[in-house]
Amino acid sequence: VQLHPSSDDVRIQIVEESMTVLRHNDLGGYTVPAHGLYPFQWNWDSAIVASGWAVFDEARAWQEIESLFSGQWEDGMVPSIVFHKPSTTYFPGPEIWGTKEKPSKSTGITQPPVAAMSVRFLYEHADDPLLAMSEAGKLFPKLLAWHRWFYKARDPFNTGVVAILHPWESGMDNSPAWDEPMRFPVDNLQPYVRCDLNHVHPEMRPTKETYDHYLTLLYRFKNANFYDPDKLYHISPFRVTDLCVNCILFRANRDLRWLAIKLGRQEVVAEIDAWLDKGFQGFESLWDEEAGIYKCRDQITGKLCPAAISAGFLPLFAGVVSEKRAARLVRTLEQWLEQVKYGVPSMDPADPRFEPLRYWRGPVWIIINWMISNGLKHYGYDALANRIKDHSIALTSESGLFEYFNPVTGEGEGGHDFSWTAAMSLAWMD
Ligand code: 9YW
Repeated sequence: VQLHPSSDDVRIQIVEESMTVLRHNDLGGYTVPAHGLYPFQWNWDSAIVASGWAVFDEARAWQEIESLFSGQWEDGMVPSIVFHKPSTTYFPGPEIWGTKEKPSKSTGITQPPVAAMSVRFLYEHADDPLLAMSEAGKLFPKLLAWHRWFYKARDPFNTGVVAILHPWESGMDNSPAWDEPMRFPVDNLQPYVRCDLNHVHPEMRPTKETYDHYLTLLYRFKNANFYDPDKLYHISPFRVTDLCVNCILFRANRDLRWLAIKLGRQEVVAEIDAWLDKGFQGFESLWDEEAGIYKCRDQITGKLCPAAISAGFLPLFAGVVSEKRAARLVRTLEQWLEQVKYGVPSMDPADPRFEPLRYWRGPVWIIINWMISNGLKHYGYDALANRIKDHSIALTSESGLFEYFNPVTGEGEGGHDFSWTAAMSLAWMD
């Protein structure tokens, strides 16, 4: 039976499936993105997943964020992966990262700081205001410490926008925006065996050359006194002003400010306002007028990264765009959408490098769709925002709760029973 994607029956089924996926991926207090492929706690995945849990188990939602922050470093950094329990199905695991704790409990790099947004979401949607007040109160100083870390460690010259030092930090691992900044020579690496290719077809995953670069960075950072942030910024051959991290950080700062006021922490508002003011100016230098989209910047060469990627629309989500630019971004987005069946592809489909199957070089990611759609709504483009939401509902209901989707055919790709896709079905596509 062919059911219309928006019919009630289909929605009820997706909601049930999404709850089943989160329960299935729950390892006791934290949720893995997908068994096998990603067997630990990933940072921005967990923050998004918390909003999914909030729909049917509020206490469990708070626990998700708490367990993520159990991995927070003394200097405030929240690592990209927390290794709560051992697993042999992912590379590079704790034995490769070898952070200072024995055994290593996390990676030595971070990921997009979604958590403050999620804490606000949980707080605003709380059925249990006392629990919300106490949890948000406990988490607030940790969130603040993480945001402070970003500015200290990743913007030491106070430009208002922060750097990523590894493609994994952006969350968009093999984005074409990194093609130029990743052209540094790789080191002599010990032979290694990737695990991802046991779970997913090589056509969908980053190439060996890309992995050699990932590992070169990892080992250099480890050799810098075990990921010492004061050293990393200066020694990394890869240093990029990434739109995904910066737009999320900006938006998360707005939510942190909101929380500060709710929680009676007015004394930090001026500090957050300074980040917002400076950050607002920082985005100016990332606008590409000719292309009609924001671009990442390679801090080593000073040049904009030529590829137009889906993160180029995220300044709408941050809320740093003028009305005129919003209109221009909408035109660019509409051009992209004309070329594919389902939006939003992770890069410009007209670019010869576009690959509808390969990870961040073409496929649609539901979490990015949510952010773009949310940003469009904010600027009054409701019809386009709803179109992206409808595409997202069609993709998940017709293909399943996959990691990402082929924008040309709509097929689900990568890992299946994927936590953040399930969470988005619960928290956004309801
Ligand atoms: C990796 C878990 C992670 C996401 C990243 C995504 C991918 C692979 O999967 O990373 O080896 O870390 O690119 O954004 O957090 O879903």
